[in-house]
Amino acid sequence: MKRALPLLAVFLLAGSQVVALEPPQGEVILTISGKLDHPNRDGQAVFDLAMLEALAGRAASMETPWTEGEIQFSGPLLRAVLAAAGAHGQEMTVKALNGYSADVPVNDAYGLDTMLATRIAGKPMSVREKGPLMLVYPFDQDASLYNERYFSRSVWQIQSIEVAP
Ligand SMILES: Nc1nc2c(c(=O)[nH]1)N[C@H]1C(S)=C(S)[C@@H](COP(=O)(O)O)O[C@H]1N2
Ligand SMILES: [Mo]
Repeated sequence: MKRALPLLAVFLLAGSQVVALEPPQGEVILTISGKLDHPNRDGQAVFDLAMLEALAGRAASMETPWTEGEIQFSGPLLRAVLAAAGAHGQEMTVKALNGYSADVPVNDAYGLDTMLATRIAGKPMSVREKGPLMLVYPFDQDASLYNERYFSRSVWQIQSIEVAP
């Protein structure tokens, strides 16, 4: 028990280092709203490409219904983005530039290696190529995800994410 206190202090200190989310230097491509511990602009968390790509991420090659053959997607894990914003909640509304939106359980971020892809085949995605951000499920890890339930949550041209309790 004597060791518990210093250890706790170390965890608290480590936690406090991610409290502040730096302001973006480049063009804002993602806005997160909801109950946030780390807002960086007007109560919301805004990110540029460099901020997103600095977070813990993954790169994986897979087939999707929207692409030809196997192609590599890369970008931050959705849970890393939510953690950077300090977002709390159970449900997300993921909104696209074209007005499409999907309700996505927050558990899809924590229970799966879902990524907010910033790149396809190593290149940033233009809006024409379904960019700047696309929610990519780990179809490479779990073939049972390859169905309409997850396709409909695979929002492309993502602009914002609202996190609701
Ligand atoms: N931005 C955006 N993302 C989207 C959609 C959309 O219309 N706009 N449609 C969703 C749905 S309902 C499905 S099933 C898949 C596949 O859409 P598609 O069949 O039009 O390719 O993309 C999802 N992501
Ligand atoms: Mo769909």
